[in-house]
Formats: sequence, structure tokens, C-alpha cells
Amino acid sequence: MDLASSDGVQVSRTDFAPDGMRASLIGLTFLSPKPRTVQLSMDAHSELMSSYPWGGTKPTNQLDFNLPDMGFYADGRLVFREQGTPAAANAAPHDWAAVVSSSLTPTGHRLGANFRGPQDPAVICPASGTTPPRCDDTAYGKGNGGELNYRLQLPSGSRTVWFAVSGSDNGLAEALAMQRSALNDPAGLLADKTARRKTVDQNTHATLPGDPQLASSVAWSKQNLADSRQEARNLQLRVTNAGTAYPAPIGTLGVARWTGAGWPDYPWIFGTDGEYTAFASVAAGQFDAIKNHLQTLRAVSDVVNSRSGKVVHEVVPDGSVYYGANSDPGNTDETVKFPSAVALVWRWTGDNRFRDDMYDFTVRNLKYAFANLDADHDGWLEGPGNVERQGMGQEKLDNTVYAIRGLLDLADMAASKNDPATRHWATTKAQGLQTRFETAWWYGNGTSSYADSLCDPNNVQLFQKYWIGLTPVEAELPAHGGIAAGPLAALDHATSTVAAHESSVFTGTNGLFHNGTGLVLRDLRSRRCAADRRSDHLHLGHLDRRGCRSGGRSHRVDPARPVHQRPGAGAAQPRRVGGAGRNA
Ligand SMILES: [Ca+2]
Ligand SMILES: [Ca+2]
Ligand SMILES: [Ca+2]
Repeated sequence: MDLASSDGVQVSRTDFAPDGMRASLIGLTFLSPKPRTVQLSMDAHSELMSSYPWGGTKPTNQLDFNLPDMGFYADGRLVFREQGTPAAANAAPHDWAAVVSSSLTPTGHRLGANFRGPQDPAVICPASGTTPPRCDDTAYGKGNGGELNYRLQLPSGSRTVWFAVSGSDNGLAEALAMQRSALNDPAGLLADKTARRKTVDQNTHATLPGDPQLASSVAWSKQNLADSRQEARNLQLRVTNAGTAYPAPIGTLGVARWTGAGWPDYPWIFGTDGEYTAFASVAAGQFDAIKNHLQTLRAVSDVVNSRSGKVVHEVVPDGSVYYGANSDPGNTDETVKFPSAVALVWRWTGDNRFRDDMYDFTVRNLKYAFANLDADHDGWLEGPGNVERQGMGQEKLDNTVYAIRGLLDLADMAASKNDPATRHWATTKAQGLQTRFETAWWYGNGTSSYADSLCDPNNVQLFQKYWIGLTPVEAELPAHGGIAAGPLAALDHATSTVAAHESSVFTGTNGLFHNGTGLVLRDLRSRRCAADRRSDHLHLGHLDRRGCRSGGRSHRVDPARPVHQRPGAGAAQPRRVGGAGRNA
């Protein structure tokens, strides 16, 4: 990044995080036409806090849980610490530290909460309510700040100065050791990182002569995928039931490695996101990353769900399981997709050891789903899927499609492992569902679409124009029973529904909509869900709500709110600024 020049001195800045270190490095390169001495000041503001709880989760939230940071100066460095035990049941004592310094010796320093660079004084916004136009911090902030001053000799030509921010959740000594490691050879660490990322780039080549912008996006996506690899240690696994409880941990996990779901809000461990990311991971040759992700999901799931086979939905790096325990609904799709993700990695890598390691869990995934998520015994699994919206029928299209694919992928692995019993069970079940699929799910009625869900009793089709209407076309089934590999959808339905989804009802400049636009009133009148006869007036605002209420299953999470959307999400969320590894 090139910064504005000042008095003839040009400055460029390089930021990176060295692999395997709990530190980041910031390099400033000065280019001066003549030798001179310049004054350099560096501001830092801390925010040492745990990654859980969040703004609105119970029994306490980060307004209380986040303890004030101490800030002090020692040996040329700014040091920030949070030590203590939050006043909440089952909160653990902790000792977190962050250190900021450079390889230069400072000529002075100042301490105080208001060192934030050009944002002094900061605009502190309330913890909840409307988001003001500018927020430098919120009421959750309990950070501290400081400034380091340097006198810098510049030669005629260039000079690079490195700053490091390091941290630890194991006290100051580890944060200091990390600081020394990072500043020992920053240029060498940058060269190492660059070399590794070039290898990531060279794994694969996408040539798209007609669309260089798309080709470029593929190249950068490979780097983004590599950026998304995360690791946490000493996870305390506790079931929070969507933020309604904070019990003592029921187990620990020594190390978790995963691919984050998305920045800035969802850097942690997700079931369904990881299973989709698997396709990009294998295509980019980033095999270890996705193996680690799937192994982490299994490890957490087997502890918190007592080996039931259910896959957790969302796990914070401290080990808090937000959703997807046996005691909450979870999402059906991530449990039924898991065998497919394992089979995908196995086919791309040929790694039989990985298959063997994961196989038992994939069998349990589908046994759990069909034993626990089909209350009316019609084979269509119930429970939330990808859309996470109120008003859908109990049985979702995406869960159905992915369950059939999961069964066939499991059957494929069972065949390769010479497990005829599992192969027979999975194949028979899949083929039974396949035979009935088009009749049960094709909605038609001039929409050229599949139903998004079925409302019980009687499997009444609901068509609400969600993107999942394309899953019968998107999901590829492995070859089975003399049928070549291909999508679940019948060819005529596949062709017509893709054409329908390319219309402006479903697709705009930026791609496929989450849910399509407009109403098909004739359909709404003729295809009302029997469980929701109360609402007679139909308009756009009711489209999502007209479906049936949840059936026999209790949904503790407000079904109107996507599970991905944390309570109180927005500017009022605790912010993480700078700081210490997974806890900051
Ligand atoms: Ca703090
Ligand atoms: Ca069912
Ligand atoms: Ca049903």
C-alpha cells in the first residue's frame, strides 16, 4: 500500500501474518532522496476479549464478560493485558496479553485509552440500537491504548522498519516470545509466506480467455481460501443452545483446524459452509485444509453429541457450540451432506486412509438422520436446511436432495470398503426416494420449478422461490445401479427449471437471488398449506410467512432469524481490534 508522500519522503506499507505465529507484521518502507532524520509515531489500541459470548447471548453478554484491558510500557514495548475471571457462572480465569513494538528503540511513549491514530477522540457508539454513521468503538469496548515515538535516520534511498503485534491466551511470556520471533527476521518471514502462496497459486491453472476477470477471481479466490485456514487450541466444548445457556464444558479438544466460513462475521467453524467449501478446496488442491475441517467437525460433534452422528452447525474457536447439538434442531443439511464431503475429498485425493478414518462417522450421520428426522416416516427428512426462514414446510428440498446424494456417496464408499450391509441399506433407501422424487417435489403449475418444501400432514407442496430450487440440478449423484453420474433432476425438469431460474424472477446482475421476486397469485391461492389457513390476505410481505408452523419438533431458535445471524449482529457487536490470537 502506497501512502501519501510527506516532505519528499515516500512511504509504502506491507502488512502480513506469518504462518504458524500468533503475530502480525507491519512494514513501512521509506524512500528519501537525501539523508535525513524523521519523527515517527505509532498508535495502538487494544481489545482483548474472548470470541464468545456475543452481544445478546445468555446468561451474560460481553458488556459484563469483557474485562477492562490494562496498558503499560516496558522495555520499548506497549503491553496490554486482561487477567481475571468474568462474573458469570462457568466462566474460567484467564491471562491474555498483547504486545506491540518494533525493532527500533523508542525515544518516548504515552499511555491512555484514546490512542487510536487519526480517530482521536473515538466515537463510542451504544451497544444496541441504530447504527450511527461513524463508530470507532462501541460500549462493548474495554480496550486501552498507547503511543510509541521514534527518531528515524533515513539514508539516501530506502529503509524498511517493521512493527509487530503479537498475543497469547497463555500470559505475557508467550506473547513476548512471539514478538521476538516475529521481529527476528520479518523480511525472511515475508519471503517464506510469499513462496508458500505462490505454491498455492501454482497448484492449479484456470484458463478463461473469454473472461479474464473471472479467471483473475479464481486466482484470488485460491489465496482467499488459503487465508481462511484457522487453528485454535485447548477448546472447551460447551453446548450453548443458540446462546441460551453457558454450562460447564462437557469436553475439551486439544487442537481444531478449519476453514473459516467468511469474514468479518463468521471466521469460525461451520458444518454446512465447510461442506460447500470442500468443492473449492479440492479443485484448488488445498486438500489438507478441508481434511482438517471435516476432522474437526467430527471431533466436536462426537464429543458434544455423544457420537449420535449429528453434525454440529456452528462452533466458536473457544469451543462454544452455538447450534447443532442433540438438544437443538440443528440443520438437517449439514448432517446429510457430510458423507458427500468425505467422499469428494476421498475421490480427489485417493486417500483411502482418510476415507477409513471418517467412514464410521459418515455411516452414523445418515443412520442418525433417518432414525431421528423423519417423524412421519415418509422418507423426506424434516428440520431446517440452508434457507433458515420462517414459514417453510417441515421437509425441505435441499435436505432431500443432499440426503439422496449422501446415501449414494456412502454406498460408493461402502462398496470400496467391502461393506455390503451399509451399501445395501444406503442404495435401497436412495433409490426408493429417487423413484418418488419427481412426483413428490416437482411443483409445475407454470412455474417450471420444484417445491421448496413439503408441509405436513399430506406433504403439501410450498413454492416460495428460494434458491434451493436449483439443488436438484446442482447436486451431482455418483454413478449407481447402471445410471451414470449426474444430477438428481429429471432431464426435462432440469432444463426447464434452469431456464426459469435464469429469468429476472430469480437472477440479476450479481447472480442468483436468495429468493425470487414477485408473486404467482394463482399458485398461492391454489396451493395453501393446510396448517396455515388463518391468513387469507396475500401480499408480498406474507409470502415468507404463509407456510405451516413447525410440526412436532420444537424450534428454540426464532425461525424468522437465520441461524447465521447472531443476536444483536451489527455495529453493536463486540469488536475485535488487534490483539491476541484466538481470544482477541
Ligand atoms: Ca478486554
Ligand atoms: Ca418426513
Ligand atoms: Ca411429510
